[in-house]
Amino acid sequence: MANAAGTKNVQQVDVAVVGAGFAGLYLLHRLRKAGFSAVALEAADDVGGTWYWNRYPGARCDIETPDYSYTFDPELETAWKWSEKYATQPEILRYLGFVADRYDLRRDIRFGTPVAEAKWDEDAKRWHLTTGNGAPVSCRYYIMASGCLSSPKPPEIDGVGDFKGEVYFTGRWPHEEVDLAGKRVAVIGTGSSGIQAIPLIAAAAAHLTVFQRTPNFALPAHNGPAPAERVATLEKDRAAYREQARWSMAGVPLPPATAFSWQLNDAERRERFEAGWAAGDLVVILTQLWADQGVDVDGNALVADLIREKIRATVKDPETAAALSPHDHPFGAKRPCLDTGYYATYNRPNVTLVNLRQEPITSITATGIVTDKRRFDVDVIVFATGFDAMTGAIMAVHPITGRCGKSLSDVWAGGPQTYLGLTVAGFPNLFAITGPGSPSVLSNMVVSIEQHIDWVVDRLTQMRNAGFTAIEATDAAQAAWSRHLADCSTITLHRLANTWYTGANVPGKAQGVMPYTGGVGPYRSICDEVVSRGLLGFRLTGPGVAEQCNDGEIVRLQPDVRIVLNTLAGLNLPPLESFGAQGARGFLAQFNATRPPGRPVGEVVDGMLPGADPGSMGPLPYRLYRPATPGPHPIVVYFHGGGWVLGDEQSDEPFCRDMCRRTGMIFVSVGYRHAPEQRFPAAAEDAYAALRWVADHAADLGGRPDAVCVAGWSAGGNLAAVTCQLARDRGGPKIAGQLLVCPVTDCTFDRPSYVENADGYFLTRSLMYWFWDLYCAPADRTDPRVSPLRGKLAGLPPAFVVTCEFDPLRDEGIAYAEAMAGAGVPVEQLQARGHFHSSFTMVDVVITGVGGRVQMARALRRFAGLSDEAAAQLGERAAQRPVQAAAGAAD
Ligand code: N01
Repeated sequence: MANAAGTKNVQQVDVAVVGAGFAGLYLLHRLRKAGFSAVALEAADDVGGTWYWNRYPGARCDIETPDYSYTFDPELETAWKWSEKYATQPEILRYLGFVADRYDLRRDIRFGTPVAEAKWDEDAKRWHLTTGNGAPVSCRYYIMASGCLSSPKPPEIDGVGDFKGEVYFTGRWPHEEVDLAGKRVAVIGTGSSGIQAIPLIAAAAAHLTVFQRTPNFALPAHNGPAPAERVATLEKDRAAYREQARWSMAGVPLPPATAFSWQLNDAERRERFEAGWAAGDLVVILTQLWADQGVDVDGNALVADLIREKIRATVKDPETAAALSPHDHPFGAKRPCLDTGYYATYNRPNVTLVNLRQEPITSITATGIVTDKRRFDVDVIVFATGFDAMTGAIMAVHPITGRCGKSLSDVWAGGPQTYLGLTVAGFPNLFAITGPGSPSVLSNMVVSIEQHIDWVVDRLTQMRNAGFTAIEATDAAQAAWSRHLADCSTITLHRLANTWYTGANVPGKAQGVMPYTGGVGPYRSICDEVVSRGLLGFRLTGPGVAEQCNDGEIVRLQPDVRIVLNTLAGLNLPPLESFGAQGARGFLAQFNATRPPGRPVGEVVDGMLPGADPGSMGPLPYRLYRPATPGPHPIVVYFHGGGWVLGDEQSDEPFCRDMCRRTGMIFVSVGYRHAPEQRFPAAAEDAYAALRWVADHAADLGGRPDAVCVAGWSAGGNLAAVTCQLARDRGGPKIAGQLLVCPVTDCTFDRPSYVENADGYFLTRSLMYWFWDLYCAPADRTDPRVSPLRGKLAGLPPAFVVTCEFDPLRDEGIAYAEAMAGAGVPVEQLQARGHFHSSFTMVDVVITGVGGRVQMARALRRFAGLSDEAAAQLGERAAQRPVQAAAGAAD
């Protein structure tokens, strides 16, 4: 061992790495190339990591092998040829051995050397590692490349130790051959490991009894030679293929599906599903059927139904088929499996399925397994019971003590806290590769591993060049990352299932979605942004250099808002106002043509109504959205947004459809005259005239005259607010309630939100100036018909006011809500964190807006006297389900 003065028998290195799997090997290679001395400490006696330990029959990867490979060296890519679409465990292990030899990595790996303890020495700014074998290690940086699924979970079953037969764990399968011939075998667990192993165990054993607690979705792998089409695409332009994977959502170069389930009929959906099923590719079936399959319970249920149909078609015994059919989680929320003959295995005469939901295991005895109904004598028990995932291999394996004696186990007792999934505040110079809070297990692991390692090694190099010796995440950056993770988790359905992703599989473990659900590409861009913003959220120190700390939150926007705004920024569009009014209308029409059209409602009817001045302008158009439930329904008169200049009765169609479905109320989106052709107060007077007309004709429209509400977004919110004041002052009609979404309420432009959000959030300050100039002469601006904040506020209908954090109009909306409340009007507010002006109207694009719309719908129902119970009877499943989790996105 390299000895330094006074540190006898201590191995001194720049970097110590735990693990010699995919991550550990690449780390060693990168560190060496960057000129760092490094050692990898590996408990096993060879390389391979997860592929070293998981040798159970049938173990294979389930990302197609052309994608499940290192990409850092084009020569390596061509030097290795995979033999199958999904390589077996032995082949993957050979590949990792090949990589270790090719880059001469073994010389820096200490095999058979688990780390027993890790302690940060604040004075020396180094980590001290005690090992289970050989010299301790002193290192500047300590990097956990220990995998997400490497710490097997003990089976929590009474009497496990009493069994006298053979016991195997899929995650610790013996190296020598296991002979199951003629034996009665039990398998406990039906996750990916169990599902891969069961068909082969069934073929080898005399009898197999599978003990299933929760059925899982499994899809046929259709394994075979490496897929010619994918290999051809890869070989045609390797660099482009890899780059696309790096910026994709899952780390596999497939563009997301764009068609929504409700845009496809049954036959079209079935056709897509059958193609996905035939592809034998998890990423295809998880992402390519329709755009809402992974984010919406209804879109997801359509896939789940089709898979259950396949199970019934394969498994001959209907009771067994029913037991194998998952109903407790959305498809994809729990890790689905790729199988080879899994369901058909239950047609074999030597296979029995025991449904533990009907007869739980009570104990394991010397001779077998006992449920509360029966006993099963067996010769072999295979535990396919999974792992203490994501955190297990970091904190449950050895004590890690950071700055001021802080223990990682204590810090993470309530769930893992990280910055970027890479670092932990209080634990300087400690990194986790694919740690909790990074995309890791929700991605192609190899792509994520390479991204993490490149980022970390580049930072170590950057620090060395600048003379820094310690790096640590700040508390504020870490807390903000946790908030961002929670925001991300509202987009997908992972939060709706009890899984190892959420810690639910380990009794007593803190619960919460652990991996980053925002996608590989967005995550990469965030990591890059941390660097471009001067290592935002990190404190760097070193001898003789000034401390550097750019504290702050890397993502304050909701994750999907960030993507929308980045996409818009990438388009580099000229300001909307530079098009002129006609040009801007044309642009908006084009923009709207590309958006998702909105979900079906009972009926959509176009009609005309007289405006305030039918003589000069003729009637105004309206579009009515009727729920699919029996009427009469309460009515909402809706005013579209567009700065009094743009838009029409169809331009907020997705929002109106969505709200019609969620409220069970008729929405009538009314047209009104626009500036600059018709200036103030034309729009306000038309809005009031439309309200009168709708109220007078409520019964003819199929609505309830006693329950008419108004709603509007942006300038439409302004018109809704103004209409309430006019109706109060001009003798009606009675308005049951007002929903104001990001309303314009005043002509003052110096509130903080106008300054903070002047630029960069689509609705800019200069665009607002332009709208005002076109609509209203300066002398008229304080008129309450355009600045309702300046009007009398007592006696207005109850209000629900929505404002968005990154909107110039935020503060005037809040001011209006507060002023109304001060005047005795019942007011509720939703101040939507991380949202921008268009968040709630970009239905199906800004998924995190759903929680806000659920709250808006509830408010409207309350205004109209509809109970929540009545809402539930409407069957608005989509409105109900995401509430609990999504509400946080909009609080
Ligand atoms: O583990 P799991 P796994 N009594 O946690 C059951 C990756 N992987 O090793 O769902 C009875 O998924 C448990 O039941 P329940 C992949 O990411 C990849 O199979 O908790 N049953 C469940 O059925 C995968 O997701 C590949 O009710 C008990 C099973 O055991 C991850 O590793 C191959 C029990 C555990 O399933 C983990 O998969 C293999 C008890 N006390 C794994 N405790 C590839 O193909 C647990 N169970 C790349």
